[in-house]
Amino acid sequence: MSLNGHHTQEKPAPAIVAEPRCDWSVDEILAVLETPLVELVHRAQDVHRAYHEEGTVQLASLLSIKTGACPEDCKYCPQSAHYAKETGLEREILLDVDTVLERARAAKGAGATRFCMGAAWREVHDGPQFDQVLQMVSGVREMGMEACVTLGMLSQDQADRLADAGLTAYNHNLDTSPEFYSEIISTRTYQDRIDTISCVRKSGIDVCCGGIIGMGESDRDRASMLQVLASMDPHPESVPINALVAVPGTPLENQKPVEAIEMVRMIATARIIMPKSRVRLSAGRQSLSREAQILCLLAGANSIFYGKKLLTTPNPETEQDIEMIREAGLHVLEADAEGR
Ligand code: SAM
Ligand code: DTB
Ligand code: SF4
Repeated sequence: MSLNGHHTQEKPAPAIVAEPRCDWSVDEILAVLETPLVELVHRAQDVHRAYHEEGTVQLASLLSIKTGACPEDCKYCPQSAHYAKETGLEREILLDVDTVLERARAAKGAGATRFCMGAAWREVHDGPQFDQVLQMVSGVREMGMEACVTLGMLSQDQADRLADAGLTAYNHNLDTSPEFYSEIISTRTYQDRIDTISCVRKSGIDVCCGGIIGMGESDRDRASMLQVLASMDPHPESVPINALVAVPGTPLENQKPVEAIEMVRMIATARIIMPKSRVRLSAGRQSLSREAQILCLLAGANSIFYGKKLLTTPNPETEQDIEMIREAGLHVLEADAEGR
């Protein structure tokens, strides 16, 4: 009742949402990961609704701006020069700025609000190629889209230049746990990854950091990778969870496919421990049924890679994805008033 005697619509009390914790232990996270499924998804849903009331899914379009011939030996990656003979992947030079911006415009036309550009580089080198990437970033931003790049290791100065060009986020994955890392990659260290992520954070660019499951790691490795992510303060703004795409010719070609429920568990756990982050259901959707993907959205994923190709491997058709989001009763995240 208001002072003048009229009934007024009571505003619902705002949900109490605690600040995210950065002190999760591996054991605690493992216990979450191994929670009985119904309980786990229920908990993830509660967290998801408390922190992301809107029920939207962000569509992030991905383009390989420089394909193949990478000097690193990441055992999962079709773009490593170490396995080029076996994979047969053709190397390509850096795409030109106009071609990339044309692709970004098409992605925007198809409904994407984020445009991610990936280069098969070990690290960024200053020079004309990096200058072109900076132009790509500012061009995408001028279109009113979020821009994300993944270019390998970088220095503080390079991160600052990307920030000046308007970059929204930098993707640099941990890929797996510190304990399992050397089974997968020998040409760089875990600390190299962490150092690059620190440069990105210091420059003010959002951090996009996640990993891959299905490479032969244990549940504890999965929990351990999530622990490193959740110990970042603040948490990465986006967390891509990839299921290995076992590409013929790579050392991991014979890995058995990740079970759908394992992906659901990983996503639900990421959602619970990093409540504010955008959790992206990333590579590997081609081997998940529509229902399995909907379960991932139900378990707290609120972004997908959108467009019929990831970097070098296939991804679902755009119409199929729009239909899936509609079927799940969710909405595509639209560009905001400033054009994002
Ligand atoms: N070269 C840069 C780097 O490694 O940081 C950027 C490009 S790299 C292709 C980006 C990420 O893609 C990797 O860190 C990895 O997480 C993911 N990725 C690559 N190959 C994959 C595969 N076969 N399956 C799933 N994810 C993969
Ligand atoms: C991420 O976590 N996954 C994307 C993006 N960041 C760059 C890459 C997935 C690559 C899958 C294998 C391929 O298409 O080459
Ligand atoms: Fe190179 Fe990145 Fe592939 Fe590793 S994951 S081989 S660094 S492109």
